[in-house]
Amino acid sequence: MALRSIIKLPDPKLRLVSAPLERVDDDLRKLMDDMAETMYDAPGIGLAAIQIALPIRLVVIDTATPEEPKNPTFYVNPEILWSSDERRLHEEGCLSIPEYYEDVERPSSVRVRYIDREGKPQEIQAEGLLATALQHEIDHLNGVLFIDYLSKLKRDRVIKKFTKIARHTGESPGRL
Ligand code: K1U
Ligand code: ZN
Repeated sequence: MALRSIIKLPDPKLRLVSAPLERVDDDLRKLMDDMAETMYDAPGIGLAAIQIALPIRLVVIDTATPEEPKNPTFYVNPEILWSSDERRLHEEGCLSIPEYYEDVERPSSVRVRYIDREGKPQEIQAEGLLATALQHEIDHLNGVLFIDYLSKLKRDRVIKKFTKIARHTGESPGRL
């Protein structure tokens, strides 16, 4: 297993639409393990492959509390089939926008179809934090960030702040 670098705002790769995966094989399972290790190290409750600069439709999520055993779940090509009208508010963060948190309102429950770590098709009905995390991560696969749900004023402010940080740390976002 290996830790991967997490790309940060304003890296333009974060706006890419990731490509579907054709198969689940041992190489992909190795990447899944690297993603889980990177997520736990950050620490976070989710990670999309594009956050380690890979534009493929792969996500890991673990909403277990520190008292519970680790339970990473991998979602290949996840798709939201249904979202509830009922909504829930959650203070979201993003490993690509470190130490910035804002309330975001999203459907409180979603039905998601995906391929699991063994390559088997699955469907789940998720509620609460898992529903929020799934929507946040599936947004990443479509180049959408949680700051896109904030006012233009807040979004522009955070982009400006992270652009300035990237200039000072020499972390150039690179080219597509
Ligand atoms: O995708 C990401 O950037 C990861 C992100 C996922 C997420 C957080 C909150 C709501 C929806 C999705 C994070 O994990 S941010 C860090 C975080 O939430 C956390 C870190 C340590 C303990 C508990 C939570
Ligand atoms: Zn994120």
